Amino acid sequence: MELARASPRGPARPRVLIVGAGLAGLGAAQRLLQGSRHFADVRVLEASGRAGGRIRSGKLRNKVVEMGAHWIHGPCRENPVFQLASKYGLLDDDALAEENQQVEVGGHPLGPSACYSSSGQLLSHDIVGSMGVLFFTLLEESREFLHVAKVPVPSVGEYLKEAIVQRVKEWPDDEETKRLKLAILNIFFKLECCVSGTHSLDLVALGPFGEYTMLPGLDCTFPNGYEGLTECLMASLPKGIVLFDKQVKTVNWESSYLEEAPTGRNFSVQVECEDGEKFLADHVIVTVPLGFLKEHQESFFYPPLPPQKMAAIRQLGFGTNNKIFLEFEQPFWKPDCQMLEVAWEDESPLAEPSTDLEATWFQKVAGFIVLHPAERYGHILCGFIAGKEAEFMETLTDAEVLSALTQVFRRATGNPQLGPPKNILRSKWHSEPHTKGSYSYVAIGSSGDDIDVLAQPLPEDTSDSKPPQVLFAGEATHRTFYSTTHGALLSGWREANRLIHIYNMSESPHSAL
Ligand code: 6YU
Repeated sequence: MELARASPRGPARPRVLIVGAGLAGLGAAQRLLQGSRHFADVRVLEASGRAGGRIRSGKLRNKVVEMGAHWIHGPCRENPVFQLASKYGLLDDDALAEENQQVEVGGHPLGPSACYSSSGQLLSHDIVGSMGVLFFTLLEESREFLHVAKVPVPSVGEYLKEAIVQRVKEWPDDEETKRLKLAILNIFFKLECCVSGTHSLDLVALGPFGEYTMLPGLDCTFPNGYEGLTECLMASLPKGIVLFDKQVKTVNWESSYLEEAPTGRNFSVQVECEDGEKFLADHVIVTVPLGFLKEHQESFFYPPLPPQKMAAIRQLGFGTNNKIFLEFEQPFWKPDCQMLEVAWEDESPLAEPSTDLEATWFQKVAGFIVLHPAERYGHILCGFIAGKEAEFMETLTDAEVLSALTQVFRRATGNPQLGPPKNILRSKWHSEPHTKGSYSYVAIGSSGDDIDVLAQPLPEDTSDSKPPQVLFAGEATHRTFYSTTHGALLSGWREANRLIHIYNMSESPHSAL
């Protein structure tokens, strides 16, 4: 194999370690190995026993369900996850249809839904629809403060609530109807908490909210599981380059480590694993989730991260969104129904939420999606729950969750005989030691600049032409697509391209180096 010349910016055959085998890590590995002849010495260290990270397909008996990422958000030409999934033949005809890719919907509009009140009434589509229109109109407005010098209030939640207070004054309804409308509006607050992966919209910063970018295309799923994508990526990599059960404990950088080998040379990075094994590298791409970094940033890097990066890790938000899959013998919903919701009549977005998690955690379930088609899934509902209640739910047993949700369905449908689900499967993302939550958001007190600071490679000072030693990828490092799989993949490609560019530049005859 032809080796590249050594250059002032790096060795002839740079050694790269990637920490984490999620989409960012696997994407970076594939890009380095296939995108440049300089990179043949690449290894991925993965803490768990599997690849995919927050892409994880599970089985509810014999049905494939998604414990993590669910949809390709904005499946269109610009979406690299959609492109890869199409290339690997993982999508069905509907998802691939040209019309689907052009739809500008800003998400996945669900078809018919059934919304119940907590006193057992099926609510009219008119009242639920009108509250949906109001909520999403205000939410759209809250994206318009991106380049505004002074925001009226710090958070999306406060903005929405202030606007709702004004609207309520104009409602001609009696007090009871007003209360019901507010209870319905609260469902949309909970749904948006799931979308943003936060406990409360009061924690989501208003100014940067509009920076998250939605791609066109009708959100689609993987008929045989999202994990097919990581399997294809794994199959495209040389065997044995991903090492499992290798939890990295410390990334030592800014040093010089002599390799103990006959042809040993010096490396500036040494990665130490929990099992004591040490790996030397010229460059390490860290793709661990922000939740993991929040918990371990003090000990994970030596020398410690610069203060600005530490602050970005502290300030950016990382919350929990969990899923609860429930399989029923028989559906109690109509065949075309896509979503079930409950409006809790004692709740309002304008009132303080209950802090008695044990008594009310299940009221935070934002809604239950009906998995379609029934021929594939049978009768499965997928409940979404975010925030502290989602974290509390993780501490309960399956039987406790199943019993609480059975009571919810009985109360909402007004049918005390309604049969309980026959199976349950749920995610516990907050308890996952290598993730510690679901995904990132821009929290009050932070901004998109913090995302860029997090993504900045180290050392910061490149004045003496030092190549980057520690690079950062992962969904939380993508300024406009954070919290998504395409954000994760693009971030991995970004860091791989950064290294490729440096090595390509250094051998270019026109290089200024
Ligand atoms: C999407 C979707 N989706 C639901 C739920 C979750 C997520 N996402 P990884 O964590 O994958 O990999 C890191 C690896 O590092 C991992 O394997 C670790 O084990 C390993 N590691 C950690 N520590 C280590 C150590 N010390 N040593 C070695 N290894 C270590 N995205 O596109 N569509 O439907 C959903 C959803 C329940 C949990 C999602 C969705 C998020 C993606 O799953 C996630 O971003 C990527 O998989 C992350 O890949 P990665 O490689 O970065 O990390 C305005 C505004 C609003 C903003 N939000 C709107 C978007 C809505 C987001 N979507 C929502 C919803 C669902 C349902």
